[in-house]
Parts: sequence; C-alpha cells; structure tokens
Amino acid sequence: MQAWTKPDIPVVPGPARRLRLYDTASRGLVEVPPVDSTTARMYVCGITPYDATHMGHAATYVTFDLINRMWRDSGYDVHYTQNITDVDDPLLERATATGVEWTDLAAQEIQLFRDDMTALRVIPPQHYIGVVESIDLVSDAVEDLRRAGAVYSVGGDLYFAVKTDPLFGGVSNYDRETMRELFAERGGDPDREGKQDPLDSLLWRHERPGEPAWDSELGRGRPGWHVECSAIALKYLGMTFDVQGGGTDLIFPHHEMSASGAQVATGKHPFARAYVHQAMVGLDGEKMSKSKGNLVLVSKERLAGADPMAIRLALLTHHYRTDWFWMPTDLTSAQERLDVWRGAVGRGSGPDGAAAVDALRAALTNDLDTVAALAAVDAWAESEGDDHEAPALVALAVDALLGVKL
Ligand code: 5CA
Ligand code: ZN
Repeated sequence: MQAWTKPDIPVVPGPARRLRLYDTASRGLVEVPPVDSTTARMYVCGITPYDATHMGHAATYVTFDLINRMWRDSGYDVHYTQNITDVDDPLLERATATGVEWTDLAAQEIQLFRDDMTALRVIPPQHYIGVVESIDLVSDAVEDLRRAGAVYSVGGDLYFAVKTDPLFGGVSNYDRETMRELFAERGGDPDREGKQDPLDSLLWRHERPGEPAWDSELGRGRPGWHVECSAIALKYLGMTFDVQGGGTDLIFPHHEMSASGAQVATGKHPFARAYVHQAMVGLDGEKMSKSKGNLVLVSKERLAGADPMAIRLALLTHHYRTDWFWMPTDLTSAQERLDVWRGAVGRGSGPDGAAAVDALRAALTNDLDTVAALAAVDAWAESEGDDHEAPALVALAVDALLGVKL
C-alpha cells in the first residue's frame, strides 16, 4: 500500500543524545536500539480504516514520529513498518450499518488518514501494509504456528493456544482475571465453547455467508487480528526489532498475542526490545473511540481552518504516558504558542541557540518529555539575546525534532 508524502527533515548541528523509552514489558526505561546497532526498527499498529483520524490516533502517530525523529537525529537508519487493518469485524459492521461497500469505506478512510498524516508532518513508514494484500503472508504465519503445535480448530475456526508460550503474559504483566476482562472487551471471545483456554485467540475465521473470504491452505476464510501484526512485523522487520508501538488499549490482548505468536512460531524471544504505549486521549470524560462516536477529527479541524502545526503542537502539550481529554481551548492555546515561536524565530537574534537545541534534545530523549521540550522552546522564545544564528537554528531544530514547521 502506498504511504504518504515524506516531509523534509533537516539535519540539526550539535551532538545528539541517546533515546530512553519506557518499556511496558520490563516496566522501566530502556535504551533502544542497542549501542552497537546502526539501524533502528519500529512497528506501529496502524488504523482500522473507519472514523479516522481522531485526536487519539493522531497523538499515537505523532508520538512514534518523535521516536523516528530522535533516532534519525542520532544517525540511525530507521526501518519503520505500519499495518492497516483493512478487513476486520468493526470495519465490516460499520460498512453494513451505513450501506457502503467495506472496500470503499476502507479506501476512503485510508486516504483521509494519509492526508492528515501529511498535514501533521508525520514521517511515513517505508512499509505501509494492508491485511488484504497480506493474506498469503498471514496464512503462512498460521501454518508456522501449526507446525509449532500451537493451533487447534473450533468449528473450522483456527485458534492460537496460549499455553504453548511459556512467556505469555510478559508484555502486559496483567493477571489472568484482568486479561480475561480485557479480552472480552477488546474483540476476544473468552466464553466460546470448545476452546482449550478462554484466552486462546482467533487466527483464522472460516468463511461465513456475506463476509469477505480468501482461499488458502487453511480453508476459505479471513485472518484474525493479532496474527496479522506479528506476520507483517516478522516479514518487514524480523524478530527482535526495537519498538512495538500503539496505544495503551493495545497492550492486551493485541500486543501480548502478537508477541506470543511470533515467539512460538520462531522459537525466539523477545518479539520487540521495547513495547511503547501512548496513553488514551478522551473527550468529555470518556476514551475517544470510534465505537462511542465521541470524536474530534483532524480533518474536520483542518477544514475549519486550524493550522495543522497548531494541532500537532496541541498534541505535544501532553506527555505521551498521561491520559488526557481533548478541549477546544487546546487548539487556541497551541495557536498562541505557535505565534509566539514564529515571532521569536523571525527576530534578528536571540538567546544561545545551541543551548536551546541541547535542552530540546535532552527533554525528548528522556522518554519523549514533550512538556519539558516545549518549555525549553518557550524559555528561549521569551528571552532576549545576541546570538544572531539562534533564530534559524532553533527553527531548524523545532522542525527536525518536534516536527513543527515554524
Ligand atoms: N488496527 C488496530 C491496530 S492493529 C487498531 O487499533 N486500530 S485503531 O484505528 O483502533 O487505532 C489506531 C491506533 O490509534 C492504535 O495504535 C490505537 O492504540 C490508537 N488509539 C485508538 N484510540 C486512541 C485514543 N483514544 N487515544 C490514543 N490512541 C488511540
Ligand atoms: Zn496491530
């Protein structure tokens, strides 16, 4: 699948710093990639294409864009892969409910997402991969699991037996009761009769009348959700890549199951060196979600005249590990800040530019502390100084590191 237009990414002078990120699995800060590596590999779970792109989605992709930018600043060759869940129950249900062909709905929403990502200056992945174009890949991945003795059938649907992974649970660290609750809430079927373990997850759903299906060695059907991401990540990044990313709503079951499937299929561990999660963005006291319909869409705000750089700045105002609620005033405050910054980089001189850039790098490499990063730029913009090169240097760094074009 074609991704979107790549923004210019200027090179910033001065020494880079090593990125540390909070890893959900080890519950601590980790440095990725390892010191001796020249490449950095990241997989971020992409959209299910309907009701895209709301501010929660945007916050997620901007967060992982910062990781991409910090790695590039350190000179790493970044390999970035993102999927599109372009066939799955919620998409099919929405298409049926609105009387639109599911393929048309997906195509239209993917294009909207591309336009939003371009406007927000998010660096595109090199591999932007839909499930529909990966049917053989996913069915091969299920075959690998079958060879590893991890697959059984319930009425023709194929399931992954979680007991085959002794490390199952190591991504989320949740207890069984929590897992079971979340599994039921997030697309799982703990109560289906015939399953060996309530937590076993669907790998391949055999054809049902009126549902899309593809021929495969597994029988006519379509992929389950979790195996899609492990199959795509393994093919385009390989085992033990650096960052597996998405929102905290994906910790369980999605990231636990994808990691587990890959571990059982390859006999190796871990799937990713760090599991990084964006906290939830909400609206009016609830998580912003397609199923609840409480959405603020990037495209609507853009159409209403919002500067995409103000939207990006509004998202960066919150640390990625803190849940927050979108407020219309977020956008007005971000626009005010943007105006101040633009005024400051338009001056003939300012305070020490190299020091401001180092403060920006120090904040962002410290687990993406955007709150401190924005404060560093504010402090520079609010003071006077006689460094004539500072305005251009700060504008360059804000563009390259924060992705905000002034
Ligand atoms: N297609 C799957 C991942 S394979 C999926 O979760 N799609 S999604 O469209 O529901 O979400 C896309 C991305 O945005 C995911 O990484 C998800 O964790 C994140 N996300 C969804 N809602 C929010 C929210 N309210 N706040 C922050 N991130 C969110
Ligand atoms: Zn995923």
